[in-house]
Amino acid sequence: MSDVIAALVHASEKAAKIARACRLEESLFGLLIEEKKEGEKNKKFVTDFKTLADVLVQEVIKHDVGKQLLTFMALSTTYGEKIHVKVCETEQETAKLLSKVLDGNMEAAEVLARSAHQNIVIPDLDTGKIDIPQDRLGVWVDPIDSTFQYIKGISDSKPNNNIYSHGLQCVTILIGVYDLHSGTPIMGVLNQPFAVQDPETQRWSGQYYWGISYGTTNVCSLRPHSKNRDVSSESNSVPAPHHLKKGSAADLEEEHFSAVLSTGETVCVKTLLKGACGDNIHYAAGAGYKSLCVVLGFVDVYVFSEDTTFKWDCCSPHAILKSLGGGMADLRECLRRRQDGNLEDCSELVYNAPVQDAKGADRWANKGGLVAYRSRKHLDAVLNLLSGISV
Ligand code: 2IP
Ligand code: CA
Ligand code: CA
Repeated sequence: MSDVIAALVHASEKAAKIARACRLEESLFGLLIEEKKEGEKNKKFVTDFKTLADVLVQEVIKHDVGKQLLTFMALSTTYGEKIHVKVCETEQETAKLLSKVLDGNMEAAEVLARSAHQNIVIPDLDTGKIDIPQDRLGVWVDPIDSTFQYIKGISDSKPNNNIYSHGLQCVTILIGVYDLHSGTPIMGVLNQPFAVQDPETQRWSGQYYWGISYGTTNVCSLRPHSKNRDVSSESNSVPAPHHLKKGSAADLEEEHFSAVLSTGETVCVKTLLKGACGDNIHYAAGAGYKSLCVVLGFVDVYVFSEDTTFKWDCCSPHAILKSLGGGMADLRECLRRRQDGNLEDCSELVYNAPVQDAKGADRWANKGGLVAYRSRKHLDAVLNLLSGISV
């Protein structure tokens, strides 16, 4: 499986380059924004955009990963007729095609085509031998999560306890692989294309994280448990991945917990969590970024009680969290089970079942909300706290 995860990391790195290239040039960026079709609109934002960058990144991932793993490509979104973008056999052909979308702007088209065809060298991930039948695998991709922050492009936001509430740091590229039969997440790559900005050149560099959780094998690019630490030494070219046995996550002896929430969270949930976490409550943009804050141990949980996250937002971080001994639970389903007296079983998000009677993107919404966690103890603390909310 090391070739599969390597292909995913490679694709995410290329995608990150494209995302950075598109942002670099303001005039080019203006050209790249197109408004979403009515049916695809994320309920939360009146003006939600899809960008050419979004489409191109998705096409690059499809092209590159599909080459190796043709059997399991099943992408999250299908884009409308408005934008015809495809990665062709040669850079020249791709540039020609892109220039049509870019109103004949050949210079911009060439820059983008170059990033789409660039070969990137990634270090050996050393995952060890894991046999996963490839015909069981499905993929969820969010080519750019936190589109709103990507378009706004704020570069000078300051972190609070390592967490950026807004800004380009909240943009992520999410590639998750799941078991088509059981719906459980198996591997994830989470790329943060705008992680660090060089104060002199103003150029951004990114970071990526990955994890595999299959059967009793858990391996990831991060250490199992740590809090509020400097992550720069743990991403990208990590010296050696950490292999975990299932259920071996350290048991934290903590009564209090910290949480990251969406600004769009309900007043009721915000108030309850504020009561429990006090100052250890944070707000941040991006479902992928908030999950990353849990992955990195900046907070213990990410709680969201609404239904505006989707399978492509969660599959990748869920796989990484699982490889660290945590997970992503369906909040409402867990609360329902508790109300029925079942305190043991928690219901994890699954990725193969659409929401009954829903249409368009809403078919793949996480209807019951979610709790992303690294330790079961923290999930239980959240469920106890929210046990009174209506489900
Ligand atoms: C969005 C994006 C938003 C998030 C929303 C996602 O994805 O991550 O930031 O809302 O749930 O669906 P919030 O920031 O309030 O958590 P996209 O940018 O891909 O539409
Ligand atoms: Ca998203
Ligand atoms: Ca997106």
